[in-house]
Amino acid sequence: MATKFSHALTTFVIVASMFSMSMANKDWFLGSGSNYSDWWSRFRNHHHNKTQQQPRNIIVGGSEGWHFGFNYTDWAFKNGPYYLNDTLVFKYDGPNATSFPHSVYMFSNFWSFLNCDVKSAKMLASPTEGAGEGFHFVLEKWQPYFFACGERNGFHCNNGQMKFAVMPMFRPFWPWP
Ligand SMILES: [Cu+2]
Repeated sequence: MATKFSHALTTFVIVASMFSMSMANKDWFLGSGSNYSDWWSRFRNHHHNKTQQQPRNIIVGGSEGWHFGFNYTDWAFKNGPYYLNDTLVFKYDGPNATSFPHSVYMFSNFWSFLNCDVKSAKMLASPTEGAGEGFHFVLEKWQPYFFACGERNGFHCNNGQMKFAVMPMFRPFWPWP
């Protein structure tokens, strides 16, 4: 129970901090924030190339792809920030003799995400849609997105760590140095 609780707390803190970063970004975007230097010092070391203006294609899990037993919460945290119109690419093999099938589901709220309640989630991609170029999902709304694998009734989500949240931010509209 204690483990479950600390997991919940950790996940909540990560999601909350991603959300607050976006809030800060929005203030800045609207010109009403005084936190420019904070925001700047937090992110200047992350992505300071000129291609930052362009939406990114982000392969979920990087070279690991989308599979059982990889910590996607950690991956998502380290690979941020995410911006509106970035594309997440989920790559996984279709059902075959040597690997388990996977899929991509989206939860409508934090609590079903936390509990891996895949029954209430919406399927975005079936087990066959991750092959080849992978399944592409564009982060087109300014909202938190909660993703998971929906296989084995939440087992991949719960025990396989195949879940993560992202909160896309508004993209700065002038070139980065
Ligand atoms: Cu899976």
